[in-house]
Amino acid sequence: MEEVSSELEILDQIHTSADVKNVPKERLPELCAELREELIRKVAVTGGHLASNLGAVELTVALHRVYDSSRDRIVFDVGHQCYAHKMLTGRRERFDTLRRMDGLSGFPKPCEAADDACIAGHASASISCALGMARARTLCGGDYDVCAVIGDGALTGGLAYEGLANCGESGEAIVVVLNDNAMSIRENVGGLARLLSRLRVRPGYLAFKKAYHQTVGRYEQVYRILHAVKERVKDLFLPDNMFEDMGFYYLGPIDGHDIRTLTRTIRYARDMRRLVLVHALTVKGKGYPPAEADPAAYHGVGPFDPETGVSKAEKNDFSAAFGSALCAAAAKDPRIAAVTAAMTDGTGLRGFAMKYPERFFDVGIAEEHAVTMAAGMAKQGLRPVVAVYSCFLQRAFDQMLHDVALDRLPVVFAVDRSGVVGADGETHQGAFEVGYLCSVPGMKLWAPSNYAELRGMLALALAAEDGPAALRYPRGAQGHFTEDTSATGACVLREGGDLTVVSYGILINEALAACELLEKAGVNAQLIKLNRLDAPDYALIAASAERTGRLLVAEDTAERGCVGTRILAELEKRGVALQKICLRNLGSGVVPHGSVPDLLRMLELDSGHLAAAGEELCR
Ligand SMILES: Cc1ncc(C[n+]2csc(CCOP(=O)(O)OP(=O)(O)O)c2C)c(N)n1
Repeated sequence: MEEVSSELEILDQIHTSADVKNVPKERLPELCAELREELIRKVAVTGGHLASNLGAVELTVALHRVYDSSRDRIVFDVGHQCYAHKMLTGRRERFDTLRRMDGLSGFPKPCEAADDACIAGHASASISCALGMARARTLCGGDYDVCAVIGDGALTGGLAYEGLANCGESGEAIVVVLNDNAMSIRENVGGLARLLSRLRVRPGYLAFKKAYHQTVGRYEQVYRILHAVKERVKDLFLPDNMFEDMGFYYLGPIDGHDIRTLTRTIRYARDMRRLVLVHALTVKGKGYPPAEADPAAYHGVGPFDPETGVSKAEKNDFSAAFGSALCAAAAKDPRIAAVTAAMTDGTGLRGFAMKYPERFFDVGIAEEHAVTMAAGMAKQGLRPVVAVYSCFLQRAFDQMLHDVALDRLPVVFAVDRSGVVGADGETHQGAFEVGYLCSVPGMKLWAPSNYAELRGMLALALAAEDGPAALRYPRGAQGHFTEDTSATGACVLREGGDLTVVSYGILINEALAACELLEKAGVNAQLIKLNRLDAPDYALIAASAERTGRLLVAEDTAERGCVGTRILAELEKRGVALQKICLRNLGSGVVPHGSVPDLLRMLELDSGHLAAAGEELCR
């Protein structure tokens, strides 16, 4: 591990939240500059969420000036902006391991440090979680403060409003800091974005409000009368403030890069001992010109050259293949529309959005809404394609069931980031979609192994007008297997009589390599590739398994809900007697962060381990 450089004079002295409080006030801007320098240097090597972290530096320092994260609860929404927090709480030395296997997680993780209030990774949950913590404080007689930190992007998610509404009537003292940079991953969308932009134009109001509260608030009778007058005047001259309507005391907007104002305001909010929302305006990517100029490109980055900002990663992946396949389909069918929940770039839809703006819908971080809206579109004759990451579609399971499947509506789900996603880790692994999609009545599920198959299977999914259909494909690029077998539900890729191997999707590359290794070891495996997962070709598998008596199923999905257990049940039903069985999958635990090859090795899903399993079955 690299030694911590010691030229960052102030940062070198900080190991705990308490240390941040010992930095002389006038040196805080220097501390922020050092944090930025360190963030850029480290993330340039490891990759990660750069722009969001650069924008939250002063905010994070201010939070640590006010709160003690070892006991107070600072709940970061999504959690992708927690890098400075980690650097300030004893984990700076480990930053070279960020997002690597056994290294630091890119998201808050209580098992790394008590300073991380809870696991995070999916948006819009912080307010609910903070309220739960505040309720626990009340019921258990705890003595700590609770603060949620949420971005304007995360505030487009419905869960955030459920939290806000319930907070309003809770009577709990919670500070919600709204980190408003007018950006989700890209420009924020929707009515909330408009509301926030109206609130941004009232900067003088905060100073007036604080002074007013401090002076007039002392004389209760006068306060009550003046308060009523003030509210009337405010209603006349200031834009509506949803937060106040929901029971929050609203403080802001303030400059989210002015460390002194931030610290003072958050401290003031904490000391009010009630529900307070602090509205801080920040700049995404602050302090690094390439990220400030193009914050969306630096939201999540691979390794890059810190001098020029130029990315070292190439963009040739399943998402891009999906984007161009959908554009091609849309050129032929005017009913096709694309829906995304704040993931235009991630799902490869930028080209579609530019080419067909009237048929492109970014709904914000609102997966449930995206799916139900798509149901409405399908009902009225459109062919909506919802492009979404596997882990985020988890949120919309009921919408798939209730709003789409019950009425057999032809909504297509393009499920990106299925299987092992790598560095983003446990919150982002696509471990469950095979199980949850196959349990939706009438859902057809295809698993393309390469770009050509993705194109072919997308066409099949769009042609399936009698109900929902989905494609699950991984993060990243295709492998060696580029043959297009999409016209079949399943096919045999290798003949052999010793062992039956079944696999699908990107993992077919490992399975093929494993079969080659097995051949060298004198074992001839028949490799069956599944293309349809909702209705696997059981007859093909049964015929093979009957001959070989040995079955190895390799899948990049969680054990519960995997295809392998369904195959075993079906073979049992058909009376196929197996001598030996091995089901390899993501198991029933949590898949941590790490590179995809490292994780596949750990899970024994790489070619070497699969070949060893095959040999073992044939012993
Ligand atoms: C449920 C869910 N959907 C999508 C995402 C992907 N995602 C991660 S961060 C982000 C944007 C968050 O914007 P904001 O809260 O404003 O934070 P910023 O990065 O702008 O600081 C999105 C869409 C997610 N984490 N969770």
